Amino acid sequence: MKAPSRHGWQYEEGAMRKEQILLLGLIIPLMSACSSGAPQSPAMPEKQSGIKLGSFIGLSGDIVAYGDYQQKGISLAVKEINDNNYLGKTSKIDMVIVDTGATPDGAKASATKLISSEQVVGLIGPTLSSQAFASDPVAQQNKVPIIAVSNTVPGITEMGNYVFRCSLPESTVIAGTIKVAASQLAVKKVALLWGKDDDYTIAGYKAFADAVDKNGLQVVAYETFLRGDTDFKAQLGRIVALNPDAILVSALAKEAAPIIVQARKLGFSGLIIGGNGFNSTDVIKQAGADAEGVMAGTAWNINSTNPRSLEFISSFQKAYGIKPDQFAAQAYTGAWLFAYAIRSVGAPTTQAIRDSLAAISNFTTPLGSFSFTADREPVHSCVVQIVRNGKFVLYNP
Ligand code: 1QQ
Repeated sequence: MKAPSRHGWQYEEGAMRKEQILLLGLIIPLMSACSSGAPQSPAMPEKQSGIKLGSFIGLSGDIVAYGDYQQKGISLAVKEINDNNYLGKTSKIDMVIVDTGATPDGAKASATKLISSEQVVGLIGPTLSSQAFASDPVAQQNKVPIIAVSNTVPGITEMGNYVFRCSLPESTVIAGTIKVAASQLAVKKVALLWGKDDDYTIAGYKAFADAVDKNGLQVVAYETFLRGDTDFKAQLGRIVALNPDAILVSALAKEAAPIIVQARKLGFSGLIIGGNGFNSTDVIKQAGADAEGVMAGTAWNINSTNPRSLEFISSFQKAYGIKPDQFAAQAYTGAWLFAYAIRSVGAPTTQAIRDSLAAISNFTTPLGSFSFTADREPVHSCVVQIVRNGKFVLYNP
């Protein structure tokens, strides 16, 4: 089969098998119609068979900044997959997208509903790791493959062999960012500020603490906050008084923006370094001019020259009139990973899809050439981005 060149899609043996099966399905009814001598009748419209997948993401509550871009990324991928007959002319992805809100219970209820009522054969989500720890055991117990597209905490894929993620773990990304800060930006003295009540913000703190230790940096302050807090001046005041070279912040978008603004208001002009929580377009928008110089490690940057990424950016802009962010790119990739896996199987059963996902290697995605490890963790490169003139750009020393 010839690859549609505009996607640079890769066609492997499994895809050929799928085609042969489709062809067989066509030949057998044709033969029986001929032998029965049935009268000519107008061509029947081709029967569409929907392959039902479910996405459950935070489209309300304090994580909507992420969920909104995730939904856009997923919907765009599904449209491309179906419009291009990627799974064959008669096989379409039917994606059911539900809002989890921002809680673990909301995620668990959504996964349960998608599996029991909608009978999906694959899941994408949820937005937060703290939600995934509630929902993913449901997917695992029911043996429904699930791809996390934004969970970065350790322990996600350990929930079982049906749990995959295409989001790089925070530990990998932060290790790279702190190395850059220490080796190229002369950062020696840092302060740590993190949310102590969310799995992601805690994991981010641990990743920062570990990287700081490995790079021999001095920590002058440890400060914490809670999700939902809006006033960080007390913690930041103590930090700024100690004059660190950088403040390392593990926060979700809702808290990240006011932290940046309040740190600048208190006169801090040094580096502010965040983790995955900072990679939302919303953080820069909310922090405005104060975001200048904010740094974060990321799985994807808009200035990547990867042709598949450029193509994704252009389609996203055409569809929505705005630029994508990392969360959109990862969610878009998650939907494409399912399509790629499904294309390689005969009957799209949950087990066949799981096994096919596990075998993915060097698939061309906006995140780069993508593979899963034997533990269903993502393999692709990451970069450091910095805000310049109100935009995230690749950090180049
Ligand atoms: C996690 C994260 C968040 C920043 C996703 C929005 O990485 O919860 O794991």
